[in-house]
Amino acid sequence: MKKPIIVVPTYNELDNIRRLLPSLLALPVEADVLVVDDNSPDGTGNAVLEFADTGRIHLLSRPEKAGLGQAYIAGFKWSLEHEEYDPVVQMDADFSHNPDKVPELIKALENHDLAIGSRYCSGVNVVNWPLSRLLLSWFANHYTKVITGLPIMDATGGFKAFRRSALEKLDLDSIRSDGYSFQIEVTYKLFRDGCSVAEVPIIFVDRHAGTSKMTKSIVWEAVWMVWRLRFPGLF
Ligand SMILES: Nc1nc2c(ncn2[C@@H]2O[C@H](COP(=O)(O)OP(=O)(O)O)[C@@H](O)[C@H]2O)c(=O)[nH]1
Ligand SMILES: [Mg+2]
Repeated sequence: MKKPIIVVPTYNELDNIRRLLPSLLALPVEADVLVVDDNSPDGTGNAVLEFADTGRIHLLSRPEKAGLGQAYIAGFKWSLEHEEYDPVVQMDADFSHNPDKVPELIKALENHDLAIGSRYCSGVNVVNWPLSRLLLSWFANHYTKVITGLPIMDATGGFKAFRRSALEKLDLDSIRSDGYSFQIEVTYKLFRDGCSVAEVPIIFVDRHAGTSKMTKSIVWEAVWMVWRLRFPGLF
């Protein structure tokens, strides 16, 4: 019997992870969880280990902060190495992604290879973001759609579920993004390779605890990445 695995990247998410892990354990889908922590100075990794006796929470500890994209790649490789896992879900640790939506994302995989939790497929469902951040995200998604041709309203979000067979198609070592453009790159490559994509409406709520790791360089990386994806020979 295959079991879902939820991959959660963390950097300084102590307060959040202590609350998130119990809510993931309580889900009806009985998933395991892999936290990919970059040696957070606030001790997030140690808090994860406190759940080890459940047998369902795993910690992949990396020596230093090396970016969201690389954390996901490490988490995906770990999940694929363990044959009991299918599907693979990814989500943030800060409750911007509602744990209760995980079963719905998994359900969408009955008919699709990839399911994306989407903030923009039925209006704009973002709560508590400053207008500047919302505009940035909204424009980033329109820009991505125009340049890459991806028929998806929310290509930058990080709440997704993959069939194992879809993830296996990805050449994880060829993925170049470090930051948020990782989300665009993965979805674009799977769509290009013929995977079907479902958008599941979600409400995204800004974090209450901890701080965002979004930086200007992460935004610029995404600005260039979409051109690289569309015209791979040019860069
Ligand atoms: N392991 C790891 N996790 C990261 C890194 N950067 C961000 N994260 C995690 O990725 C998720 C999304 O980051 P967040 O700062 O909330 O981004 P925002 O929601 O766009 O402001 C959170 O769970 C972070 O802790 C990183 O370099 N390494
Ligand atoms: Mg966040």
